[in-house]
Order: sequence, then structure tokens, then C-alpha cells
Amino acid sequence: MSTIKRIWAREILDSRGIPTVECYCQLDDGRFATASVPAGTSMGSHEALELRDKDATRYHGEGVLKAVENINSVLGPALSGLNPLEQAQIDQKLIELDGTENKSKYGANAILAVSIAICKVGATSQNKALYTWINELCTSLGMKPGVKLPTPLLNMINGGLHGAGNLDFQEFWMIPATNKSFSEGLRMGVEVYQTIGENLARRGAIHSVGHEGGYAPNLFTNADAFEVFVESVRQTNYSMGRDVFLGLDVAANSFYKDGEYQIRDRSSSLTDDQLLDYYKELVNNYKLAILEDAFHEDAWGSWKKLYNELAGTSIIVGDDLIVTNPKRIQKAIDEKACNCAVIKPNQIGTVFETLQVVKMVKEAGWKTLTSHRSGETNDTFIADFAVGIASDYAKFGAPARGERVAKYNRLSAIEIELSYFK
Ligand code: 2PG
Ligand code: MG
Repeated sequence: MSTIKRIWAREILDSRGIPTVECYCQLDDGRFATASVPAGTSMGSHEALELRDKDATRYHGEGVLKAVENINSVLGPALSGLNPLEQAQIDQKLIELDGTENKSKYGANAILAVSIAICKVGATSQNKALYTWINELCTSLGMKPGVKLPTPLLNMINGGLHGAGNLDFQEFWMIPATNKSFSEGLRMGVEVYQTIGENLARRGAIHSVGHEGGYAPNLFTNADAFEVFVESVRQTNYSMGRDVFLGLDVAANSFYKDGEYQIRDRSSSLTDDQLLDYYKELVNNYKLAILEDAFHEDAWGSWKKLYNELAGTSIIVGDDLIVTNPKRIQKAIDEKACNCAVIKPNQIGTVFETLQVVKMVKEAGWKTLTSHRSGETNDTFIADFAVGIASDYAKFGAPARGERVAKYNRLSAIEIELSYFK
């Protein structure tokens, strides 16, 4: 049995040029793995704590040297000599060492970097694919998910806190029909993405791309973005509602102010009920298939109404509402607030806790949407994770920009690998 010899960390940059943590784990047999953690821009206020130095003389206070030091001097040494295959026990030890509810002592960014590095080196030490090892960890929890490629939610247009343009909604996705293979769906996404780019350029509307690689245009309304989307799908000869669907992460926290929602499509602010009516129009007009974070993260009553009215036609996804946190997810299950969970390991802070959350939502009959963050590195752990838990959906951004396509390309490598075993 190999044991952990050394764990150390350093500060690296994410795709936004903001520091993040990279962790290195070496076993006594010489094998090693590295892991780096992503970070959000539109974060839910109930997420585990991301430790930042707040030293204004470096990276505008965004440095992560304290988190790095926490790994080098506390978390790493505490795990020395342990068996890397004992993910549950190791993650439990990390939780106990930190001892706080939201991992604020050592930082969820430090703790998760270690937890993922252990998971990766565990797979390596058994000569197993990472997704296979993650799948076996699911089995150890009593799940029997099999392994499967998720349906990708491909980010075409970025707004809100992610876009440099003027749209309010954060992510407009092209969703390939579930009967398409992963590689077909990805190709369709690229074709629609490039066509959208041409159409926006013709309108003089492209400003740049947003954090996740989707175009970040200036348009009159959010509805104009749907029109460009539909026009582009038509031009690529795919059929809306048959080959291709529309999905949205509106990230409502970001346009919520003083109890109301402000969007460019309406001259005055909307109440929760008026916003719900607007969503119903989108479902009718654009066959909106998946809707994430439709309301503010603590507007439980509005989430319940949304569920009652739209869960029959669209998938209602919670992200900032439930933040991969078992307590908030239990409340959402009890109150029937949504039927799909965004799964983001860094919202909770360890691999094993994330798997426990996956188990919980699957047992509730919900769908799972495994997600990257807007600040990413080239680490592709999340792609293996999506396959290992048999996630229904995965969103890794646009089918463009290095840190986004790294994950999609990893999924396509797994698709080829799995086809050998058919
Ligand atoms: C989201 C995510 C990822 P961020 O809201 O779902 O797309 O954004 O990482 O900025 O929280
Ligand atoms: Mg979201």
C-alpha cells in the first residue's frame, strides 16, 4: 500500500488573472498528482469560505498565500503517512482540522485543493481512470450510478457579472437533445456558437467574450439575445425544440435590488410574481428547457411558486439557493423548491461531502448539473467527476477558450475510452 509522503501548494492564476491554489501530492512510491481549484464571480452568500489574503499590496487583496501556507504547514503535514485511498477519512480529517461550519479557518480553497489532489493520486496509484475511481467512491456510499457522459450546457452568450456587455442574464446555453452523443452535441454547440458570433458582429453588437467564453454583447434587451440565438439555430439547420433547446442561468441575485428585479426588458422593476410571468413567456416563446437561479437565493416562497407552475415543463435548477450544501438542499427537497442541483465541489469544500450531496439529490429524484466556476484553471477534474457520478448535465462554459475546452476535450477523450468497453 502506498502512503502520502508530501503535500505542498503554491499560488497560481485562474482564467481571470486572479490567484488561486494549486496543490501537489506525492506518494512514497514516487507517484504524484496536482490539483487546482476554481473560483466564482457570482457567488452565493451561503458558500463555504474562499480564503483571500486581503493584503491590498498584492493582487488587489485577492492573493491566496495564507491558504497556500495553511496547506504547507498544517493540512499537508497532518495527512503524511495516510493511505490516499481513504478519501472519506481524509476529508473527514480535513473537516475536523478546520473545525468551522464554512471552512473559514483554513479556507475551502485550501481544503478542496488537498481533497482533489488526494482523489487524483488515489486513482493514479491504482492505475485507474479518475472517473472510474470517483464512480467507485459513489459505490462505497451505496450509490450505483454507472458511468455516463453528461449532456453539455454550452454557454453561447454571457451577461450579468460575467459579461462586459449590457445583458442582465448571466448565461444563455445551447442544449443539444439528449438523444445526441456527447461529440455530436459539442459539434452542434460549436456551429451555433460561431454562427451567433457572426450574427452579433453583423449587428455591431459584440463587445467581447465574458468570463466563460460566451459572447458578451450590447443589445437592447435580454429577449434580443434569444432572438439572435433562435436565428442562429435556424441558420445552422437545427430545429429548436427537437435538436436544440435553450437554457438559462439568470443568476437572479445579480439583478435583485431592494426586493425587486431590474432587467432591461421592462421599464420598471419587477416583483417576484411579475418575473415569474416573464419566465412563463420564455417557456412558451423559446421552449426554455432549463432555468437556473430564477430568483434571489433566499426567496424560498417564489422558488416554490416557480416549481409549482413550471416544474412540469422545465427543469428548475438551484445554485446560489442551495450551494451544494446538505442543509440547504434538504430544505429545498422538503419545500419542493427545485428539481435539479448544481454540483460545485468548491461551494462545500471536499470531494467526499460533494459525493454525499450527489447521493442526497439523486435519492430525492432530482437531476444533477455538474459545474465549473467562472474563474477556472486547466484542471479537468470536474469533467471526470461529472462522468464518475453519472451527472445528467455538465456546464463548463463556451466551446471556446482554453480553460473551458480543456474540460470538454477531456469529456470527449472519456467518450472514446468508454466506447472501447462497449
Ligand atoms: C454559476 C457559476 C458558473 P460563478 O453561477 O453557475 O457558471 O458562476 O462561478 O461566477 O459563480
Ligand atoms: Mg449559477
